Amino acid sequence: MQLRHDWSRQDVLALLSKPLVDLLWDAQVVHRQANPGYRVQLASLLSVRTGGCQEDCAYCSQSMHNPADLEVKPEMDVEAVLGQARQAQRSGAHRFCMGWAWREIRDGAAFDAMVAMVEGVRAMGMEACVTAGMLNDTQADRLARAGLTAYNHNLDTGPEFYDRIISTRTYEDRLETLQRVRRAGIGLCCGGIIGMGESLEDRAALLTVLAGMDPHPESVPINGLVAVKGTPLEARAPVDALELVRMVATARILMPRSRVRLSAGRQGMGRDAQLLCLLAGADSIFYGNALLTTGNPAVETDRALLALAGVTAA
Ligand code: SAM
Ligand code: DTB
Ligand code: SF4
Repeated sequence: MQLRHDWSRQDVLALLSKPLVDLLWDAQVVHRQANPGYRVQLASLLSVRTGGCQEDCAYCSQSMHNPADLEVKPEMDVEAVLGQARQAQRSGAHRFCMGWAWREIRDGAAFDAMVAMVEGVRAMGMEACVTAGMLNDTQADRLARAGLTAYNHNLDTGPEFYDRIISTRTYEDRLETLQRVRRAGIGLCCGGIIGMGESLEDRAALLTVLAGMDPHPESVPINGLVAVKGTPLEARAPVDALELVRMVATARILMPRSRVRLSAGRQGMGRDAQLLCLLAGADSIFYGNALLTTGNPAVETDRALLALAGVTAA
């Protein structure tokens, strides 16, 4: 299958706006070819450092600029994190993702602990992913040597809408970090959020930037906004699940070999819409009872969903 990196915004907007039956058909043709077994990767998420973040992301419960009601949680130590990783592995997770509510990584004890966590997760035979804000080249190299599979750093939305959501950093800052991660040889996990008040053009712009990367990000998380009380986006209406289906299908067509992860927002979706996302080419989900600070479907519910769909967890 020929991979393309030259999609124009018009191409992408045309895909996103196709009649749903046609879009689903196109996405399935690509997906069946790229992932014939409908294998779905299970990624578990753990918040190692929660809250108090200096950035002002309007969607985020963990920003110090947002008076959200957060459960105060001390930063977790290496043993506690690896204990959770073992438990995630026992419930069937393939990837263990760890989050830090930081603007950027700073050298010191907390970063040394992060490196030890990555080594520990890799030693268990699971994939390891970290999301912790910006980083420098030396830090990226150290994480690469520890065996880090992927670094998650989302672009969140299109460049024109970005400063309506975040003012403490720029789109360019985000792109620079992504380049550092790539240069160090770590896989990229990069996606976005819908339901923040952006237009279809903004969604197309985000997908165009992602699809223009060469290579494409290895994983592309598609999040539906979880409207958290106390954040500027608390009153946003829940995103229509079929909009997530469209984003997943379009991402699948643009980036045939990437993992498209149906991420935050599944708790508000029915089984039927999630099934449509699997059909449309979602081949990964967050798996486990919690995301970072909000809930996720129970492990048993997700097992039942995958069995119902007849797809393989792998
Ligand atoms: N501080 C780091 C950063 O921003 O890269 C890592 C953690 S941050 C919580 C990871 C990603 O989660 C964000 O980039 C955003 O895309 C997503 N996210 C955060 N809060 C969300 C929410 N309420 N609804 C949907 N997605 C959210
Ligand atoms: C991603 O794209 N989604 C995850 C992960 N990467 C780090 C985070 C979702 C967070 C949802 C809101 C919360 O639980 O705080
Ligand atoms: Fe901080 Fe990340 Fe939340 Fe933004 S999304 S406030 S950078 S934790």
